[in-house]
Amino acid sequence: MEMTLRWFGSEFDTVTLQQIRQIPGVTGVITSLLNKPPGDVWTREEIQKLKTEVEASGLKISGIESVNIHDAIKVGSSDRDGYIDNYIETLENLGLEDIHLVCYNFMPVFDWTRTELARERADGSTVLAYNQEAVDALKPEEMFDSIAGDANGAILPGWEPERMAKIKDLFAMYKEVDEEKLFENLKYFLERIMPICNKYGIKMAIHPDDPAWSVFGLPRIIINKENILRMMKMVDDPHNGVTFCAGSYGTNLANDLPDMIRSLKGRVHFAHVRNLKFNSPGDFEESAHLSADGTFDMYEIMKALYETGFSGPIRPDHGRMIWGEVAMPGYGLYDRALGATYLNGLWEAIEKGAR
Ligand code: DNO
Repeated sequence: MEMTLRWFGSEFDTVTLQQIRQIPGVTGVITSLLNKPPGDVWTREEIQKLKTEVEASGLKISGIESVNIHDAIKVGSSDRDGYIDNYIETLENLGLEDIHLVCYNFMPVFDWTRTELARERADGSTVLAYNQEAVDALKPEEMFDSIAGDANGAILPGWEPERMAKIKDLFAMYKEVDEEKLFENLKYFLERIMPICNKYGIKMAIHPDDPAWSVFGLPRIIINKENILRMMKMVDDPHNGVTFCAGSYGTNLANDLPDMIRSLKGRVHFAHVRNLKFNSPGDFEESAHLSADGTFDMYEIMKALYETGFSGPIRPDHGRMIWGEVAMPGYGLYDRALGATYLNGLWEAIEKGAR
């Protein structure tokens, strides 16, 4: 495996490449052209510029998170082919620039969803949190305003204001789309992009829906073992793979995370590893990475990755806000650096123990 950190680009991130470079064992970043609207082509020049900047710091681009999918593709509207053509062009440009991992999601309307961006914990740290009752009390269009307040000035990925301004139109677009239709549209998209992925060795890594159930009545399909295995079989090509996000699949306590990793052997191209602390099945907060601070056994998760021969990038995921840092919620430097170090420690112990 390769230890990485997500980096949003110098224009948007409070964390610098130089800081990331000083975290022991972190050799690459997972990055993106954050201001590119879904559907636009990423040009070679833009990708080159990003790559040059990252490489000048001594790091490499280990993958892209995300090249977002235009809603026309998810809904399957008549103009989807043009957007898929653009996506293919972006993939080709990434391939030509020697980038071989793309994380994306197929979530309707909302990307990840939280109800609090800064829930205070007993030690004074703050974390992202989710409470189902709070969601049930909201209209979808209130969701964005209810959480936007405490983002520390950052634009949260997936919650871009231009997009959220159109939320009612977005809901209308998905009116006729149920889970089966979403599977069908995902299949159509994957079948069209697989030839270019094969040509350039690009691994597509779908991110699960977070939380792993339907919100506001929208269909959500990348939520459990059954559905993800269905997707792997539906387009049975090794380039059709998974971002195994422990924190997202883990929102549903019925998901057995190590078992899911084992059943996805060979198809996990990217891993997000973090922990959650549950107060009840519908109320959880993002804890420190350490097993003892949350609900998941991080050792078992890392062991399953190790034993299935996982060789892709891994990144600590959302961290707590600690030590007075002001940053994008979940994406500060300090707690993610602690997370990377802890995960590296687990990996070293598992690896040496296996000899
Ligand atoms: C949130 C992230 C998601 C993720 C996308 C992948 O912090 O985990 O926004 O990057 O769903 O496409």
